[in-house]
Amino acid sequence: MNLLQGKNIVIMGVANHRSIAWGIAQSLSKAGANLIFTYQGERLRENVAKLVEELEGESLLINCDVTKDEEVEAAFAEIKEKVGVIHGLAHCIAFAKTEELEGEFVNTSRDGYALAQDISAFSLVAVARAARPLMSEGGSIVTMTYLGGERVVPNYNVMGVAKAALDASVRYLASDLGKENIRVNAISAGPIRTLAAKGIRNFNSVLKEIEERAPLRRTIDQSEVGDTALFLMSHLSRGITGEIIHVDAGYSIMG
Ligand code: 0WD
Repeated sequence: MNLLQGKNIVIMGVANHRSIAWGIAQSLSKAGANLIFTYQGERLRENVAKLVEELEGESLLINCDVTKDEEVEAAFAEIKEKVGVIHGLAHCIAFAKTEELEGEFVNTSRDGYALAQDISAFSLVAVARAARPLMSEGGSIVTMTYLGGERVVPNYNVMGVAKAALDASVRYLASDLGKENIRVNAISAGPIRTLAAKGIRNFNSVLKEIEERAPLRRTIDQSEVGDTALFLMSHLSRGITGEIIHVDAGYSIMG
């Protein structure tokens, strides 16, 4: 099924082969999309370049640290120059200081709070603004969120508050951009062992709890998030915007 044949889609946030962004890239690539990857700084370029060799066709690789306005602007200017129109964007970026992902949330520092908000929530606003003029044929923006933004998940702390801001940003962006047929949605993934997840204390016990209590009695993987992103990027989801879809083996319905 070549649902995304001829579509140009930007993927932000591949760090290594475990990254959710890489799971998304594989699903979209199989569906025929032309992918453009952005990576955070030169330290990650080689990783991304190696991974991308596994995909069919040529992919563009562009540097973009989302904390820098000039890099966001330059990245989308380059994308415009090289591909012209884009049809989708997957935002798979988050960051918080490791020391703030344990203990009590009440101890969050001012700069740690601001940093988590900047990279994990504001960056969606910045990239949506930069992508908007390139989505002249309509588009789909998909970001990654987590249950810790809806309710208290031990140790998720400052990142939970950033995800709450991200979830609200999805709704406000969907409202602004809908008139241009640009849809904005989030996937709320169940916990997956990635580099970002390594920073969260007691992550193993979080996974174990999912295996015991989620309706499907198992955790989920990157490919399941990838296939949901494929749906959200395709015309099959054309009536959906401002939504948060849980891909979590049903865990979020459990009391
Ligand atoms: O259980 C999980 N792994 C879940 C992750 C459950 C639910 C949601 N998510 C979310 C994360 O919060 C994040 O938004 O999925 C998204 C992707 O996370 P991931 O795939 O779990 O983690 P990872 O492979 O580490 O990718 C996150 C990447 C960074 O990696 P590192 O680990 O090097 O910080 O976000 C990128 C970077 O590539 N990133 C940035 N990109 C551009 N500019 C920046 C930045 N300033 N900071 C981090």
